[in-house]
Amino acid sequence: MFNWYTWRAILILTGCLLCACSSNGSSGSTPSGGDFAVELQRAFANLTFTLPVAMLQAPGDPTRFYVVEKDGRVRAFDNDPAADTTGDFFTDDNDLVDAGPNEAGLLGMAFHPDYAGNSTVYLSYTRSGPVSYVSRYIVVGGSIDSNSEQPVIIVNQPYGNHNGGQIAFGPDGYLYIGLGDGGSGGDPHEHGQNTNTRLGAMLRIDVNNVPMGADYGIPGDNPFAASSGCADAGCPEIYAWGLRNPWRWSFDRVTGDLWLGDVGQGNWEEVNLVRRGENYGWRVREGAHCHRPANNCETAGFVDPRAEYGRSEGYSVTGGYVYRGSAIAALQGYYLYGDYGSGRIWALETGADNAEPVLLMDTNLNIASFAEDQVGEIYVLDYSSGEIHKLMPAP
Ligand SMILES: [Ca+2]
Repeated sequence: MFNWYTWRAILILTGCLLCACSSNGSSGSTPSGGDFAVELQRAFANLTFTLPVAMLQAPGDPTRFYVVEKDGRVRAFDNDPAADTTGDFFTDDNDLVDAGPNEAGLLGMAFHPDYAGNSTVYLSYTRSGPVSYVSRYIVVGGSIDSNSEQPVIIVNQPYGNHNGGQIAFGPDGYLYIGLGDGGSGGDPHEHGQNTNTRLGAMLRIDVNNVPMGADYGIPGDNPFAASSGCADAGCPEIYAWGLRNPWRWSFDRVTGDLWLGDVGQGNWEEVNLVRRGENYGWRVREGAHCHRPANNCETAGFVDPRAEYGRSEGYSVTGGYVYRGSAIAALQGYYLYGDYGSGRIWALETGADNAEPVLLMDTNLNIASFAEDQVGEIYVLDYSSGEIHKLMPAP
């Protein structure tokens, strides 16, 4: 989310959305017909959150949910439709999180795969500067101990926007970190195509096998694993590059594929299937089109998106999940994603190379993020109202 052009529109849209939701109390979604009879229903109707940007469950524990709030908090609550209280799983009591005016703040969280054994959690946030931090914390007595913070990776941001910010462990056990191009507009420093910077890239690091004196290990098959550092033959942390602002992305729990929404500049929002060592084109390409130069740009070596859409359909893509739940059989294996601005939600068949996205519904939500529970059902986080909605079969 958070296109460079977005914020002018948000100032206008947010007020209207809040009015609409408070006046009728409905889920604010429009059921859609077609091949996929689905709708959004308000979930955890007694709970609202402040600028929610992520929701997840701890490995092996279906009894709780955790919602990341951009201002620097994580709220925990019972997986009970009637839940009416939240606890502070993390509170920004050390004031390190700089939520800033727009795209800064607490942006992501990941439980260590062995969380049950090591009580370890990772947070992704920005400090003033801005500077992107991914830090390791220990959970004590049911909440994250701020004093246990151990910075793992620190990346300076030249501008306040395009911080990426999501982190997640892949099926390979490595920690993936999505970083935007550094911000401003049009990638003025060409970070997307520069593999000597960690900006504009998906990073992958090993937090379990850490060499002496290092903060993390480098997976042996990272594209620049043999490089001695970013200034050498490329940043050893890079897994894939050519990304503008990989705000939200996820792993297909069946295939392990990494599906990602890359927020566009002025024209095209894209969905990418991200693979190791591949270049997704920014800023030479925006979607499957030339960006710089605007015509006759280089095309060799760039991987085009699996789906894209233009400004008539939205302006800031929010990547979701490949549906692997059981409630909506027809959606099995489809990648769900949406647009922060237009509220539309699409489904893309992942088993076919040239599948056309299907418009599932057109909502009035500001879709900051999707979430997936332990049984594969899908939730939508509305940034403006702070409400959580669940994707359900239409009656
Ligand atoms: Ca691209």
